[in-house]
Amino acid sequence: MADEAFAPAVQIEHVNRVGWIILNRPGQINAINPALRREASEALVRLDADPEVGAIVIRGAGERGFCAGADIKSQNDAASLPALRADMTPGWIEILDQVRKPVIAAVHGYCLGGGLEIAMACDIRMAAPNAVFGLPETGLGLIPGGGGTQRLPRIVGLGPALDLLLSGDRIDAAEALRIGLVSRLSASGDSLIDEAQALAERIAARPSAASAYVKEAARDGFEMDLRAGLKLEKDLFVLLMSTEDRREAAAAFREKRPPAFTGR
Ligand code: CO8
Repeated sequence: MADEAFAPAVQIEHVNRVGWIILNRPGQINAINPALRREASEALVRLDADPEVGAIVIRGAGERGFCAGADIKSQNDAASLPALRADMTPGWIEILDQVRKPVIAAVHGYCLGGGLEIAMACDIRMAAPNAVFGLPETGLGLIPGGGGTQRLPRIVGLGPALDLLLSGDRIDAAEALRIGLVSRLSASGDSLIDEAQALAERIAARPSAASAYVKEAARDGFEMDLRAGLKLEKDLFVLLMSTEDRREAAAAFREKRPPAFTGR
């Protein structure tokens, strides 16, 4: 294994219009330290701005898992409260929230604490059969600090969310699928990357403005009352009517040929 001390905490790969963000501290099950936070933020901003990237996938390096949460060993007990608050600001989860492109979490093995919070901030969660999910924070005398108390109830409903938050119990991939925490399981651990790549490629091949707007309508609309959400949807729908890709899709349908989208 390469010397982790000198390896980047996050790796970026490009495969056919898909940008991969690989959390790369496998010896610590990709636990989140300041370097990983900083590099992941930079990677997200870079891939979101890259016109050659149509979708983003986040995964963990190594065999043990996606991410075992905040790096417990590097936590600084002596930090002042303002420093602690600044450090706690989960900047890259906020950045993840602002990304316009579709983001998929491809989860294998442990996905705990801050790791699950990262996955929950993604648009789609795909899990390998060996994935294990949990929010152990209360057992550490804490509560989730990267959106877990807010996103989990929104994704699975308040009852199952409070169960996971209060018990700290871990659930497996089949249970995560059952409660809606993930929406897809890969056929095997070995096929997770290929299946996530195939899904991301299919999404990346679609008109980029439509993907960005449908994400905005669903995510932002979810925080609004129905009337405001419907208004947002209508506004974005009208905007899309003027895009070249919308015209190209209709022309390709009429001419019985595959569309050639340009992102305009
Ligand atoms: N931090 C630092 N190192 C870790 C972490 C972690 N969270 N998890 C695992 N490691 C390290 C272990 O110390 C060990 O290193 P070493 O070999 O040097 O001793 C290595 O990874 C392998 O781990 P284990 O030997 O413990 O492997 P096991 O198979 O016995 O257990 C577990 C695996 C169950 C995942 C276990 O390691 C564990 O319980 N880890 C801690 C999980 C946890 O409590 N996570 C929540 C942290 S709190 C949190 O995430 C709050 C988020 C706040 C906001 C974040 C915004 C992004």
